[in-house]
Amino acid sequence: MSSAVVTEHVLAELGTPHERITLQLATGTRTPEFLRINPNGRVPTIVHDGTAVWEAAAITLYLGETFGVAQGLYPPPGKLRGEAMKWVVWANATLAEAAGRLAQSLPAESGGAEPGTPDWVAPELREGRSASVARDNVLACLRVLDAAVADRPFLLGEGYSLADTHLSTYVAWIGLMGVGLDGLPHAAAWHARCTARPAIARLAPG
Ligand SMILES: N[C@@H](CCC(=O)N[C@@H](CS)C(=O)NCC(=O)O)C(=O)O
Repeated sequence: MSSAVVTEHVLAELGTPHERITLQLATGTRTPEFLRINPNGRVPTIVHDGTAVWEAAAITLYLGETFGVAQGLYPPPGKLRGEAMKWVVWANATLAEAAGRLAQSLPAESGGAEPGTPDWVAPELREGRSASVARDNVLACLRVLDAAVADRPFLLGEGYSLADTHLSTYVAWIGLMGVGLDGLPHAAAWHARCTARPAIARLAPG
């Protein structure tokens, strides 16, 4: 589970043909070849027609505009487009920001880092108040989500969109860190609808 899964899910929904290159975190992301494409040394990164796009939110917005509108998976410019952008950017700038702080407070075996990779945060920085603040911040976000889908099956209304794909992938990651959707029935039902999508269910481990 890395941020690249978000893009993997978006591409699965779109069915857009692509070549998928898997990198080992912390080594494959540091090669000169990769750093030329993404100087941040991070995944996800896509290259489309010679142009590199990095940042998971930017990639979802780009793929949505480029391939999603024709398929009804991303709104054309207008108000619904604004709503889609709101949720995608919020997923990264607000929810994943808090979830990242939570991840830094957890040891690797609790979802704080990829299994098998070294812990990326010194033990003395883990736990303590920062963990509980991060957890509270994540829960506040999940309550926002719960309210948003209380009267609609998907974020933008009746129709599923790539905003749902994007956000639900982060919610799944947060679940792996032990912050689930208990007591948030609307968000839980929404998440179940998102993960039941055939393109996403096919990618589920096991
Ligand atoms: N804000 C970036 C974060 C990307 C990111 O942190 N990716 C991590 C994996 S989850 C990474 O590539 N780490 C590479 C490394 O640490 O070597 C995004 O949303 O795309």
